[in-house]
Amino acid sequence: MEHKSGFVNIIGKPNVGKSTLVNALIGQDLSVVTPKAQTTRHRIKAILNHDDYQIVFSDTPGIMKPAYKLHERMLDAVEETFTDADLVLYVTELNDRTISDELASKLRGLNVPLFVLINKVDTGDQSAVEAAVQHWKDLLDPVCILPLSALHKFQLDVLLRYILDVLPVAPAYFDKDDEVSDRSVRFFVSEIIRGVILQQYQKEIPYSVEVTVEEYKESPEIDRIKVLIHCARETQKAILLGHRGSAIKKLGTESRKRIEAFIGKHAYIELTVKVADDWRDNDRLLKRFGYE
Ligand SMILES: Nc1nc2c(ncn2[C@@H]2O[C@H](COP(=O)(O)OP(=O)(O)OP(=O)(O)O)[C@@H](O)[C@H]2O)c(=O)[nH]1
Ligand SMILES: [Mg+2]
Repeated sequence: MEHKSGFVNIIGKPNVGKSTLVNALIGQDLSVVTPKAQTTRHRIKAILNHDDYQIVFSDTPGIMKPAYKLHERMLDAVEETFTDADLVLYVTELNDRTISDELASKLRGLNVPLFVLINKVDTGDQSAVEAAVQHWKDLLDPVCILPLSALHKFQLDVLLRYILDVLPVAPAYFDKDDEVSDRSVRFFVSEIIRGVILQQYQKEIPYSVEVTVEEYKESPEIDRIKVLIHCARETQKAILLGHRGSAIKKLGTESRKRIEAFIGKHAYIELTVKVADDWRDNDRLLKRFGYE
């Protein structure tokens, strides 16, 4: 068999299960998944290696109406993925049939193949699935429509086969031995902490917070990591810390557990909360936080 390689870019609205799908396909929890919308903020490449192929998946932020400059940067990251793909996977969820005219016409106008994936089929019955398939077929006319469940790993083997059918014959783009992502350990550490924040705090807090790793000292036994948690206002800092620091302590404990599982050794994590006034609309800070 000839070797196939290519870039498969995954787009869709917030919360439809894009990151769940990427993680399930590569068999590793790289991308943060939570029940809250707008979990993913950056484009993340996740690489699936096999003797006969290499697929470079890109997980992306959900497409929504921007309320802050932060969202505009997130959408820029989605925009890139329309143009540098060999294949685009548009992910929807079974019970949502809405799409903006602008996005629909962009998807119809792609010059690479488009698959529409109807995720979360476990949430409805056969007739709902059939109706959704017909709807997306009429609207977007993709080369393939596949109902599946990322959470229950249902139909993912079929998806993989269809992807390989359309990928070009090409050598691997990334070293197969040691690369599963284009992102650094530091990036994943900050994402893991943001994931715990999304779970542990309510309302606007997770959306007002950015996490940066300021120092990462590796040693064979233990990694020592200094982390800044940036929030948009003074009142949020108090909530992040909690009564006598109880909330931040809980955040630290849970983050450490997950980071240790990720790096495969002990970790010492120092969390500091800092107010970065309205960082979501501050070009300089957005740049520092990696939104180019
Ligand atoms: N019932 C069901 N839930 C699912 C399925 N796939 C994902 N989910 C859930 O949907 C929620 C959102 O999943 P994510 O993978 O974070 O969604 P996303 O599209 O990456 O979201 P953003 O990063 O915010 O754009 C989580 O609670 C998942 O567990 C599925 O097949 N069935
Ligand atoms: Mg996501």
